[in-house]
Amino acid sequence: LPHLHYPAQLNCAQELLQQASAQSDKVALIGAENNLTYAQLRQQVNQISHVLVEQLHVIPGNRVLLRGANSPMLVACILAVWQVGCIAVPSMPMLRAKELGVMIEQAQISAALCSEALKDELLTAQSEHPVLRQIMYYGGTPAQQQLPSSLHAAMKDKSSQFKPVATSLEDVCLIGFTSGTTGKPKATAHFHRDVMAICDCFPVSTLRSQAEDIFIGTPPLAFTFGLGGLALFPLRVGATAVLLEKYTPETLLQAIQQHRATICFTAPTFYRQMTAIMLQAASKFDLSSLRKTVSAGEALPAATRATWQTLTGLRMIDGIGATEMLHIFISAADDEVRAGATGKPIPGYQATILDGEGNPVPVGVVGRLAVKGPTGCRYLADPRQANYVCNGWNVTGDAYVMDDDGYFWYRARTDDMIISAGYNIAAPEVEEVLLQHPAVAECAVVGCPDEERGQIVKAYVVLAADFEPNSALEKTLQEFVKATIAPYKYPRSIEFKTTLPRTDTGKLQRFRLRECA
Ligand code: 3UK
Repeated sequence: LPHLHYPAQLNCAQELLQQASAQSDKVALIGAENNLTYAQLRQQVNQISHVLVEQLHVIPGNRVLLRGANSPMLVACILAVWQVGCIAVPSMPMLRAKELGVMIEQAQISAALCSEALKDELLTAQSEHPVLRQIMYYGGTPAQQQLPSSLHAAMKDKSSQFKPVATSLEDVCLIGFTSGTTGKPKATAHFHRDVMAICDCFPVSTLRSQAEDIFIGTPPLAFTFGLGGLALFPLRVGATAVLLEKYTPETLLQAIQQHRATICFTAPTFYRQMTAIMLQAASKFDLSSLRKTVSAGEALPAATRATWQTLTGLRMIDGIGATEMLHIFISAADDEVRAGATGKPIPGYQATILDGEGNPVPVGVVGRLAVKGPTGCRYLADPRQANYVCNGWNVTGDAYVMDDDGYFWYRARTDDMIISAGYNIAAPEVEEVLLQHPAVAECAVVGCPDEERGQIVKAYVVLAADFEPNSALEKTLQEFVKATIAPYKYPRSIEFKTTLPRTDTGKLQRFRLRECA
C-alpha cells in the first residue's frame, strides 16, 4: 500500500507529534488529574526527553521501562523514550517484583520512568537486578514531586524544545511483552515503521477515525491493544483520547457519556458487563455519542454482539490482534460485519489457514491461522520464534476457518480444543451457547480429564443477578446447550463460581481452570 511507505529516517514520536503544530490548542489527552493540549503534550515530551538524556544518561538503543496506570503522563513518557531513540518497554501495572525482574533481565532494561503509586515492586525488583541503573518517578504528593528522583522536579528547568534523535525506520522502538498465559513471557520487538504502520492500517481501513473523534476504553497502554487504540491512533489523526486510570463497567459508561466519546476500545467481557448494567437501568446512560465500538483480546460471542447492538444500535467491530503483530490484522468495518466471523485481513495484511505441516487447507476446513503484513513477530532471542514464524507466515496459535467470501471465522485457541470420546470440541463454541442463556453472565469451558472419555466438557459459570446456583439450573443449562448445538458438546459438568480468572487484559485464563479441573 503506497501510504505504508515511509522515509528511511523516521522517528515515530516526531510523526505522532506533528499534530501539535497543526492544532496546538486542541486537547490531545484527557486524564483523571489533568488534560494536555497538543502543544502541552509536545512541551512535556520535549522536557522528559531532556531529562532522559541529561539526567538518566540514556543513549539510543537503551531500553527504558515504563510503569503506570493509563494517563497523559504515561503517553508523554513513551513518546519521549522514542524521541531520544530509546526502546520503550511498557509494563502492566499489576505486575509484581518477580515478574518485573524477568522483564528487566530479558529486555536488559537500564532505566525506568515509574508512577509514584507503583514504586515499591519496582524498587524490590531493582535491588535484585542492578542492570536497572536508575528510576525516576512521576505523580505522587507535592512533597514527593520535589525529590531529586522526581521527574517533575527534573523537568522544571528543561527547555521545551528538543531535536528528535534521527532514528531509522527499522530501529527497534518498542518491546511488548505477551501476557504469558503459559510459560515464560515472550518479548516482541517492533520498529518505528511498525508503529506508523498500525496507525495507518486498521484505523484507516476499518475504524475510519478522524480528528473529531474522542477515543475511550480500558486496555492498559502496556498492552498493545491499548497503546494503539488509546494513544497512537488518536494522536495520528489529531483526535482526543480519554485515559482512565481506574474504571469499572459503570464508570466507563459514565465516562463515555461525560466526554461524549465516539470510539470505544475494550474486551468482550467488559462489553457484557456494561450491557448487564444498561439492562438494569436502561435510561441512565446517554451513549448517543458513540460511533464505533471495537472488541478484541478474545472471541466476541454472538450474544454479546447482539445485546450490544440492541442497546446501542451499533454493530460491534470485532478484530483479532496479537502482541506479536502489534495490533489488529483481521477485522471488518461496521458496514461489512458478518456476525460470527472476525472479518477479513485488513488491507496491507494477508491471511491463510494452514494444516499441521504448514500447507494451506481448502476453504471450509479448520486449521491454524497464519498472517503476514507490514508488522510481524520478532521475539528477542527466543527459540519460540521458529514456532511463530514459518516460511514468512506468522502462525498465531488460533484455530480458524475461512469461508468462500474470504471471511475468517474463529474456532478456538489451538490449545483450547477439547477432545472428548473422539470428538473435537471448541471451548468457545460451548461458551457462546451458554452466554445466550439469560442466567449466564460469564462462563469458561475447559476439558477435564476423564477415564472413560479422555476429557469431558466442563463449564464454569458465573450467574447473572437474580439467579441461584442449584442442580435444577445446572440441568436447564445442559439441556439448553443440547438443544442448541450438537448434543455431544454439552457440558457434562457445571460448576458455579462468583468470578472467573482473567488477565489484566480481559482474557480468560482457561489454563488455570484446567488446573483445577
Ligand atoms: C486472541 C482473539 C478471537 C487470539 C491484541 C488486539 O489480544 C491481543 O494480543 P495478545 O498477544 O493475544 C493474542 C491472541 O488473543 N484474540 C485476540 N483478539 C481476538 N481471539 N477473536 C479476537 N477478536 O488467540 C490471539 O492469538 O494478548 C488484540 C490488538 C492488539 C493485541 N495485542
